[in-house]
Amino acid sequence: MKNALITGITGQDGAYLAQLLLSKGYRVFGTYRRLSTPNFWRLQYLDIFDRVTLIPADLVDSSSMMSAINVSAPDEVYHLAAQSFVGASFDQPVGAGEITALGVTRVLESIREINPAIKFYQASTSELYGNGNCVPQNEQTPFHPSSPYAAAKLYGYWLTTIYREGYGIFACNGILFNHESPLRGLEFVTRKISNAVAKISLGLQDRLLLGNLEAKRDWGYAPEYVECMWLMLQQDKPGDYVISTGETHSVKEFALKAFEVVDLDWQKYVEVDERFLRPLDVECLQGDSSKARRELGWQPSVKFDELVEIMVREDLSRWERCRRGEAFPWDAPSYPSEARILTRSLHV
Ligand code: NAP
Ligand code: F7E
Repeated sequence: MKNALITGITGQDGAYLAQLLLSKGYRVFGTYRRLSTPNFWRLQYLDIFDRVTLIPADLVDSSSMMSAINVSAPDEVYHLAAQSFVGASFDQPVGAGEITALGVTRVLESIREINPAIKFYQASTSELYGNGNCVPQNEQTPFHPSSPYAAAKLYGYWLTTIYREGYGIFACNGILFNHESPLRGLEFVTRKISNAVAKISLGLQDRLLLGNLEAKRDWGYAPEYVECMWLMLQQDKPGDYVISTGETHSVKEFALKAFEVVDLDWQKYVEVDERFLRPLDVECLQGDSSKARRELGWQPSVKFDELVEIMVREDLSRWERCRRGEAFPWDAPSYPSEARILTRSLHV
């Protein structure tokens, strides 16, 4: 039986990946941070909370990452933990460097010292491309990061390459384009929309405030994307892979489609609020994942319309069950309206 360590097991991808690895017979370990309120709802939602072993560790604390690797004795490390919200990286740019960039070095150094035979997956991102031309981006497209988050991820991308080339570690970058699901955090635009649409259709909310409606993204379905992480580490040689659907759609299209699912006209409810505009935004991302299709034998089956429908229907069902008094693990009831959060970019 193989051991896998997932940093960031409490996040969207961490939970789905844990579920996948358990189904493949792995012993799954995951790191979590001590928070004043525990955040295990995704693992509970997937009904795997009791099947994974949790290890307290924080990316800013090298010793905790080192002992996470020591006690789990992993064959494979999936490094997913990061401050992953691009908007927040403009509010906490130093944290982006500490956590999202230097965190990678802390994990890689631990692997190098403890057991360089451990295979390593780095959660790289389409944000590395930033504002280039809107052509399908692949492994050869130059990077042009456009946020503190993306700059931190660029550092992580190169550290992964350096440890592969310099120390012979089996280290892979998954350059994943946006991937979403009902387990997506509520601050990301897709889930913000699906949750608002569900509430509006049930009379629990009356409008939806958004920022840049013209931004275009290549949105896929998260449970399908975590499979690529595993596939990369099963190849004969380590490499870097773009993972995407190949389609691109605007935020406006996502909103239109989401309101359509509940037979409502998006224009009656959506307002643009400049507090949700970023100092710098990536205008268009569209991936070319031919290499992954060729070498990993992977291709996505859930495309845009189905993704929107899955997310809206799940949020609708949660709110309907909530109104009937059903209690279940779920994030939305305690999430504050973003318009009431005061940040550097969301100032009142
Ligand atoms: P997510 O839901 O935000 O999960 C992030 C995870 O990182 C959480 O478990 C979080 O713990 C943990 N974390 C944050 N700061 C930490 C710290 N200082 N020490 C230890 N753990 C910390 O993100 P995701 O969507 O699953 O994404 C997974 C990874 O893929 C991230 O690295 C992200 O940047 C990258 N990525 C995501 C996408 C996407 O579209 N989803 C695309 C490309 C790349 P808490 O639960 O305690 O906050
Ligand atoms: O924004 C625009 C926003 O925050 C998408 C992370 O997983 O994917 C994610 O990063 C677009 C941007 O995701 C609102 O300006 C408009 O253009 O959902 P998002 P992201 O920034 O693309 C990449 C691949 C990652 O690696 C990241 O970890 O939507 N937008 N109005 C809005 N965005 C938000 N959040 N909220 C709005 O109201």
